[in-house]
Amino acid sequence: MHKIALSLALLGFAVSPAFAAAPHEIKVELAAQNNSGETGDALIKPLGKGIEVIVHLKGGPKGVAQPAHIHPGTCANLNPVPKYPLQNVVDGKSVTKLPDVSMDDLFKEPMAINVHESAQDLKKYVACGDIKK
Ligand SMILES: [Cu+2]
Repeated sequence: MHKIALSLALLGFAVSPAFAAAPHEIKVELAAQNNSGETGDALIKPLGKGIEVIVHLKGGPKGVAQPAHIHPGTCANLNPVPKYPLQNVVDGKSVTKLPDVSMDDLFKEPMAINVHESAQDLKKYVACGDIKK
């Protein structure tokens, strides 16, 4: 019993520094907007070429495609014209690879990830998070 616990502890110590050394992924907390009750986060990971954005949202409608984008600006003052489109969030999940976008591109100006109610009701924002290093 003790041996197993000790081995796991050692493994944990051995693995953590390797993750820390890799080009670091960032997590963007997504807060609800307009009383949507939808909250979650977006994980932005560097790939060999480009980045991957994985959005998880809770509290959304079942089976409804909710458009999502990276916009210039902040959630408090968002430019309504998207910079990078993401895959629609469906049943709380969206995964997008952006091969032509680097992590550095995301920090050239303030940017935020937002999610919209639906294709029919794009003007209603349901969740948003500022991208921070
Ligand atoms: Cu948008």
